[in-house]
Amino acid sequence: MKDLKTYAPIEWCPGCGNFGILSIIEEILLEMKENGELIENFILLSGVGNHAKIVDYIHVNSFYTIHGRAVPVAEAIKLANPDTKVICFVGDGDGFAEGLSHLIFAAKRNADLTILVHDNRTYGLATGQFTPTSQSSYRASTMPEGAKEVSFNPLELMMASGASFIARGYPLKKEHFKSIVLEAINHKGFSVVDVLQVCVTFNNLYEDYNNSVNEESIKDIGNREKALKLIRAWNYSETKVPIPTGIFYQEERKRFEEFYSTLKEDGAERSVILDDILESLS
Ligand SMILES: Cc1ncc(C[n+]2csc(CCOP(=O)(O)OP(=O)(O)O)c2C)c(N)n1
Ligand code: SF4
Repeated sequence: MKDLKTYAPIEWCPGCGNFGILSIIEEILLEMKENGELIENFILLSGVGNHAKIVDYIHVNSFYTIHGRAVPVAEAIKLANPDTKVICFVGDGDGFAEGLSHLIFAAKRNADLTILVHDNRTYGLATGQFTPTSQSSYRASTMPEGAKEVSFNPLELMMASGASFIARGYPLKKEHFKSIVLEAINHKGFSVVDVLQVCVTFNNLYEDYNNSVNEESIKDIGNREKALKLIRAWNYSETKVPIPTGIFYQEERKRFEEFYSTLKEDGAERSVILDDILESLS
């Protein structure tokens, strides 16, 4: 575990939900390393926000992009290096507002990325503005009288966009959350996990989630209708209603990178695009 730590001082507020995500990712990386995965094959990306600092705290190849842009950079990295495991940490402001179109098109292409959305339902680093998933009772600095618009359901949008793995998790349900993240990383294709990450300072929803989150163990996860029913069971505007968590949907579909790669003799994937670029430079 020591090898995965960095010298960067952790700057999150005490009690921030980001700590739970960090510790699960460290555990998963460590276990994968012990099982023979090369840690240098992992690439972590982030946008901008409090969530984004996570890449500073894990001693693994990483790329700190700009607000909303982790996904297109990740797509390029994966395309050029098909054998890597690429994980994006995005915020709800970052991924569901500023960078939303990237998320939609990466899902449509089935780019082989894992997207963990630190969905604290506020702009944390920018000190508490309204986001697309804020609850309607939220009094944000930009909406002091409460919401004037409805929240959208990001997972319904991901389903409509063609995501091949769709899940929601709550880090305080630790084992359940860990199993979801592990499956998302191992999924071959576009996986998105909406993580109920609590911002204790600007939108403290711990009490609500502790009373409302249900751990679903879903069978038949290739069934779109069943998945949509679960996804629509909570609309993000409401509080104090049951919130399903779990893997709602998973399917196998040709990945974006497969259109641009061939297999090497040792079975590893080779990027045709990168080869073309290298050839043109030689
Ligand atoms: C292109 C761009 N637009 C806006 C900002 C200002 N900005 C910095 S952080 C932030 C919001 C962060 O909220 P979120 O993405 O939800 O992440 P959190 O801090 O909650 O983890 C904004 C709007 C920026 N840095 N860059
Ligand atoms: S402001 Fe919120 S999201 Fe940011 S570190 Fe503090 S608790 Fe976490």
